[in-house]
Amino acid sequence: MASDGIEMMTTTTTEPIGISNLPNQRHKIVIKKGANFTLMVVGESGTGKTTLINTLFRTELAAPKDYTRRHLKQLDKSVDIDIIAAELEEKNFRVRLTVIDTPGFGDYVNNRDSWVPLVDFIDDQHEHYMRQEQQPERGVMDDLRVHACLYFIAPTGHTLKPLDIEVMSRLSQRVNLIPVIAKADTLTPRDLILFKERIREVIRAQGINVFAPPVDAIDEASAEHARALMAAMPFSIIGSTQDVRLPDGRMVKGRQYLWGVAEVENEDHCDFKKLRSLLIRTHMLDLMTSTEEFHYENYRQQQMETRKFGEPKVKKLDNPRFKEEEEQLRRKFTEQVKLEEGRFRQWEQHLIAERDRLNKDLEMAHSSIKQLEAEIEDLQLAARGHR
Ligand SMILES: Nc1nc2c(ncn2[C@@H]2O[C@H](COP(=O)(O)OP(=O)(O)OP(=O)(O)O)[C@@H](O)[C@H]2O)c(=O)[nH]1
Ligand SMILES: [Mg+2]
Repeated sequence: MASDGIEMMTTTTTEPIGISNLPNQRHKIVIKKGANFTLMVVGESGTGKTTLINTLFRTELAAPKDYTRRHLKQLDKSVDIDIIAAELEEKNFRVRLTVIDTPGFGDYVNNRDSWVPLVDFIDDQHEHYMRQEQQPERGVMDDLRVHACLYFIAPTGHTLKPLDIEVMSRLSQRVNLIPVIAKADTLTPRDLILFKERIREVIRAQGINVFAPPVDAIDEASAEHARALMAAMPFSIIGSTQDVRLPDGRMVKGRQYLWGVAEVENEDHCDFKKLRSLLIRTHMLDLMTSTEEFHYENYRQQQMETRKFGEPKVKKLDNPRFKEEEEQLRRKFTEQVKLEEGRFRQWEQHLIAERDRLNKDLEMAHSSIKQLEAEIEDLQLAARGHR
C-alpha cells in the first residue's frame, strides 16, 4: 500500500479469529490469493468511531507489538482521514484489513457539506481501481475500495437527524452501508428498542439502501443467522478497550458504572458481537462481492456513460465546502483591500496638507528674504547718501 502514514500490524494468532471461516462462506473466489478488506467509519464527532475500531482490533487480533502508540492514539480527536492497515493470518489464509477512520462532523460551521470529502474518498478508490484495470499490464493492483461503511448514529433516543438522512442516502448509493447506534450504554433498554424502531422506519421511508446479508437458500442455519442479523439492524454498540471485572470475577471488555458494567460482548447489552460477526466472521466475503459486483460496477458504468475510455475524471471544482471557504476568503480579501484603500487615502490627504504647509512656509521664507533684501538695499542707498 502506497499511502503515507499507514500503520502496519501483522499478527498471527493462536486462538482462531474467524478469518478461516471465509472459505465456508457463500462464494469461493479470492481464497487462494488472500483478500483485501476495507472498512470505513463515518459519523458525528465524538460518537466513538475511533474507540470502536480499537475495540474491534483488540477483540479480534492479538496485541500488536507496538501497542503503546495505538493506545495513545485512541484518545486523539480525528482531524484527518486516517488509514490503519493490519494483516491477519490464520491457517494460511490471509486478509489485508484496512480501516479508514474519518473525522466526525460537527467541527465545521456549516455541517451540511462535511460529508463531501468522505463520499469523494469512496469514489476516488473506485476511480483508482478502474484506471488500474484499464492498463494493458495489470499486476498486483492497489485496492482501497471500501467494502463496508459503518455509519454512527448519535444516541439521542429521538430519531435520525436531517444530516444523518442526507449522509446515509449518499453513502448508500456507493457503498455497503451499515448503520450503528453509538454508545448504546447511554440509553435504557426500552429507549433503545424505541430508538431502533424509529430509525428503521425513517430508513424505510427515505429509501435508504442498507446492507442486507444474503439469506442462504440451502443452509438453514446460516439463513437463520442472516435473518437474526437483519432483525438487529441498526446494531447498537458499546466501544471500550478497558478490561473490567464482573461481580463473578470474570474480566471483560466494558464500561464500568455505579450500577454495574456495560459489556461489549454481552448480547443483552449491545449488538457488538453481531456486528463483528457480520464484518469479519460470516459475511466478509458477501461484503466484498457486493462491492465488486454492485457498487464498483455502478460506478464504472456511470463513468463509462459520461466519458471516453481512459479519459481522466473531471475534477470536481464545485466542492461546496471549498466553495464556501473560497467565498469567505474573497470577502475577507475585499474587506482588507477596502481598509487599505481608506488608510492610503488618509495618508494621501495628510501628504497634501503637509505639502501645502511646506509651500506656505516656503512662501513666507521667500517673502521674508525679499523683505530682507529690500531692507539691505535701503540701507545701502542710505549709506551711499551719507558719503
Ligand atoms: N459511554 C460510552 N462512551 C464511549 C463509547 N465509545 C466511545 N466513548 C467515549 O466517547 C468519546 C469519544 O470517542 P472517540 O472514539 O474519540 O470518538 P470519535 O467518533 O472517533 O470522535 P472524532 O474522531 O472526533 O470524530 C471518548 O471519551 C470515548 O471514551 C461507548 O460505547 N459508550
Ligand atoms: Mg476519531
